[in-house]
Amino acid sequence: MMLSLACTTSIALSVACLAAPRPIAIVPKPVHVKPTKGQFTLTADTVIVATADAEDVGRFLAQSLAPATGFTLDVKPDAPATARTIALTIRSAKAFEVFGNEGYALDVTPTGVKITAHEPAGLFYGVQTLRQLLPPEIFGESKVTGVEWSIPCVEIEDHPRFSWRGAMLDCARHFMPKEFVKRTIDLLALHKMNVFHWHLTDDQGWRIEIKKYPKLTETGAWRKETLRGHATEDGKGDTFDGMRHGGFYTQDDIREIVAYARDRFVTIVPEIEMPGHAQAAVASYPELGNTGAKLDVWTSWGVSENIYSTDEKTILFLQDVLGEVIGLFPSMFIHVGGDEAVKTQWKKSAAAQARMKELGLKSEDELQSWFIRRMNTFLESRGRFLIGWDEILEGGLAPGAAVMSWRGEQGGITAARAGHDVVMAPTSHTYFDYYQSKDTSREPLAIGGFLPLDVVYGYEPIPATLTADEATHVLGAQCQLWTEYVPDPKQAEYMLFPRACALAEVVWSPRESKSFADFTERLATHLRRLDALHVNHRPLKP
Ligand code: TNX
Repeated sequence: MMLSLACTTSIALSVACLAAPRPIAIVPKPVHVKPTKGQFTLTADTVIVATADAEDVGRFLAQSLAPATGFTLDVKPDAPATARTIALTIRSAKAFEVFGNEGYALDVTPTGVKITAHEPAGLFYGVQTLRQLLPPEIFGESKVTGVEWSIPCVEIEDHPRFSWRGAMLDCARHFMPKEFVKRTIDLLALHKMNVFHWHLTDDQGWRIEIKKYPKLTETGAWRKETLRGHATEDGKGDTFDGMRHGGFYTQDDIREIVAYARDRFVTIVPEIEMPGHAQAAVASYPELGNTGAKLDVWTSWGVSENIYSTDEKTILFLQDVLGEVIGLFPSMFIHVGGDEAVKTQWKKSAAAQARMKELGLKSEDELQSWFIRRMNTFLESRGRFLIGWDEILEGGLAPGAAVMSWRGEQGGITAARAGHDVVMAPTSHTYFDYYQSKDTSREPLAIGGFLPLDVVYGYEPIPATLTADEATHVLGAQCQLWTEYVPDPKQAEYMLFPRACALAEVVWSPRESKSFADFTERLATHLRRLDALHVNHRPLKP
């Protein structure tokens, strides 16, 4: 057996080297992985070499290695010839053709590690791969002793399949603390996901401070109680927990979270729901609704009839809200919801009917379409793009708007054919509020459905019926965690993992290289990483 250079230096080490080499188990699977001989060993003397444009990523690497190793690695623009280095290099000339915006090359030899990319995002993903080449204990949150921090020698070339690799978290149905939002962003970045879709408003809670409308959080962020279990058919048997629930993110919190996400190459796409899922806002300002009734923030689940009115005042209110949202979130896309807006109140409202007449519209669907266009015009005048759930297609859609296809793939197919960009988010493969097992008695209460790991893994975001040209409109896919039945971070992690690991591979790895058997083998190692991070993932074999 050939001993690597690193192994000849001490007897203790060579014993470790004679053991079977640690398998390379990267999630999501890289495009090319070529194992070579030997290993690189990380020590307190390892130096991270990063030129100016790579320095931030270098510091991120040093920080992420610090807790488990106890090393505070130097990040330097160059290093003495004798030092063993991890070199991070941005290569501009011609490199875009090789790496794209997010690709990287990673070379590990016994004497050093090199990560090369065209953009810092690519280096960042190279760093995420490097972390996964180390023993899983590297993800420990405090110092781990007795582990040799070895990295198997390998040549890796890698880049993502899709540019939108997302996860949606509903913080409206159940408020999730700021620290958990940041942890989720970290976990997404670890899986090379780059979009955090933040569902901030709904019938049951308004979670974002808006300076111009303080009652949105004084009133709208709090509900007096929450339905226990599932609703009964006629509502008569419903019981409630009698506990006030709520919370919101201040604008300072949001700035902090946005900066945190930016440092991890995650874009936060905020969602402000309209014209439906609006009861918390209407409870705060009854004049925004259709009936003038004084409402509570909703305490049940489902689809509330209390949607926004179509009055000019309401439109201007929402544009004010979006104005503040734009000031906080640099995202190119702003999500305006658009789903499940029941039109009962618009049908009954004299004002809404007059509005339809005045605009020459034939149906309430066209009225919704007009409503969404008003937001589209507003967002585009400020250099942003609108995205919404697939109902925004009904009644016509403004040309620049993008569609999130949740009721199956059809919305996405129609939108792509009409030249709109699309993010796939179908219930069938990406609804992580669904059960992970058929034996629901052994699972925490969920909304219903059945979405096991292999079905998520088997998802193909490009519908077979699209032509190659149409398919270029599919930006990618995302999972959704709606939280009606997810009361806290612990359960959110249980619902997210390991299904998010599978989704990460769907959106990152080449379609041809996918194999569920190979994925589950790598996942066994990967779950040890999540264990080190104390992620409350569902076990592979419960
Ligand atoms: C549908 S998906 C909804 C949500 C619910 C979810 C529960 C979508 C755009 N709307 O309001 O939370 O189902 O699975």
